Amino acid sequence: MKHRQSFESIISEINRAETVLIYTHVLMDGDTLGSAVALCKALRYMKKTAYILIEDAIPEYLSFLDSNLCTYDCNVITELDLSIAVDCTDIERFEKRREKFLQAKVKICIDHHHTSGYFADFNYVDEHSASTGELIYKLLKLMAIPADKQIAEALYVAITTDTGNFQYSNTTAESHRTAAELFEIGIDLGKISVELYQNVRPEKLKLTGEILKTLEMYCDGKVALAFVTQKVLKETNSTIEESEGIVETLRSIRGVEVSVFMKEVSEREIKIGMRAKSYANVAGIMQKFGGGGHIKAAGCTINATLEEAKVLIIQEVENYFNEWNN
Ligand SMILES: [Mn+2]
Repeated sequence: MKHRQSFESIISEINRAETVLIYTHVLMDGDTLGSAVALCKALRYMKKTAYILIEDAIPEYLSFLDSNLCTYDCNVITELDLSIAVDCTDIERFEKRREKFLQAKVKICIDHHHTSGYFADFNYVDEHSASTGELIYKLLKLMAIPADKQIAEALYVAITTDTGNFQYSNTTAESHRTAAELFEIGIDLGKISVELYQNVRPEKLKLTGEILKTLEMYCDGKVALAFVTQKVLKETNSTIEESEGIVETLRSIRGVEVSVFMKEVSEREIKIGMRAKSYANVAGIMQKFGGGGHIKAAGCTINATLEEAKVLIIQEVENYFNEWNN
């Protein structure tokens, strides 16, 4: 049964442990790494042996957060008391480290996804929180661990990235309150803003330009669609990950309610991301293709050619708006 454990029980497990590994999810984002860095530093203040165990590379724009906290080495700790997963909905989110996670005497999960699987011994899941970073901040406060500059910056990164820099509808008063307290501790906002938001590879910008050339509008301008092909990735010398964020750019067009971005992963594997602006439920649309997600942000994979997948998606979106109008 899904039942959120209290921070008190989690704190007593942390106090008892001497060795701790923290787990981020794959395709690391600012929230998972920021939360992990803050927690790891706090645990080291408590004189514990603590590391962040990772399996994929730290994205360039987040690399400033780490300072000898992250390791790929599963054997960095052999007698493991505690495993803590942050921002992970499921154990599959850190597949290669699963065995190590399970080796610990006690397993904890701190997360904010409503789809969280409650896979640990102690699960603190608050789906109303905009970021896991806010939950870590609350935890550190309860443990009476003063946040230093590095902890404050890591948590600020977690919050600003998961709220789309305080734009997304998940943003709460608590997000702003936490950010304000982190400000008071002292963060270098200029540095963080440059690292996160003014740090684009020219190749990525060229890729964005090529992708925007594919822009098509449907449903009287309520739907914007664009796609990326393997060919264009090669031509612009960029990676598929660098097309991240385009679906939000498409949503930003005036009058657009639903944005669709299609990625040609391979010839017959098309990944689709969809966003809604105000009222549409894109999770519902994506469910028809076996996908899912949140009401305003969802996705699916279609095994067909790009052209075939496009026809299917446009049809479904048109149906959705026709039903909406009736
Ligand atoms: Mn998150």
